[in-house]
Amino acid sequence: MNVNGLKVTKKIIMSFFKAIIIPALMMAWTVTTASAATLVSAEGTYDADQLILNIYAQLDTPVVSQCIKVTFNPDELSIVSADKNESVWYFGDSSTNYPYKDPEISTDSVVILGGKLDTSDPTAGVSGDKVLLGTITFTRATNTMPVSDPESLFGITLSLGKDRTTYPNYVNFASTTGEDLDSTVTFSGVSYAVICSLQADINGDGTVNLSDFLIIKTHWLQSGVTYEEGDINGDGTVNLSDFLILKTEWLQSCN
Ligand SMILES: [Ca+2]
Ligand SMILES: [Ca+2]
Repeated sequence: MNVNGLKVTKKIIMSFFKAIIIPALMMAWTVTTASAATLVSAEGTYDADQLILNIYAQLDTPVVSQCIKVTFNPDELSIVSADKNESVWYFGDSSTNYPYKDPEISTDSVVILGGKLDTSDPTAGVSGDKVLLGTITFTRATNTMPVSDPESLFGITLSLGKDRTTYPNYVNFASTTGEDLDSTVTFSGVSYAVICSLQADINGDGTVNLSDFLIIKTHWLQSGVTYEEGDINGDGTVNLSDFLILKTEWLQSCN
């Protein structure tokens, strides 16, 4: 009886440990680990003509400024536009002594600087798991689709906006309490996805093939038809012009 009771007691203690203590320890570890994280990442979507890059940051500590640098392969990419996310990063009316800087664009890099000082809530700062810092749109020099190795082709890397060796007193990421967070910043690689831009992919499945051809065939020489009915070039009729676009993109795929 006593032995059984001891076993039951041990079992209850182990269950309690597994159910309560271990998750609590794990949660504490997670919170402690994540509390100072500043992770900068980017997502690029591209087609044969362009690449659109969104740069994000995980900001566990509220910050009042951020400054990142995006370096790229100038033989492949040239910049159309670079914009900070102005819905988040702005200075309020009473902060006229702080210039609202535009992105600094050069032939192979862009520096995007953003700050937030809300006059109605000056210590709030910016925080969040995935805060958009800015968006860069590039045109591509070579029209290769799809790209098997976008990482090396585009050559995009992320780093602190101002090099702390050259600018030792410059703080790229500053907390609402004035703390220098630059040493906490880590950078992930850029993830890429293809924007499907095949004109003749009428049914939108990512490939130009027999299914698309059959749509054209069904509506051949009809007028007053839509794109979904095979009017690829949008002139209102399904005819040879549409077929020739299909022929050009035949068996091409976005995936
Ligand atoms: Ca298709
Ligand atoms: Ca047409």
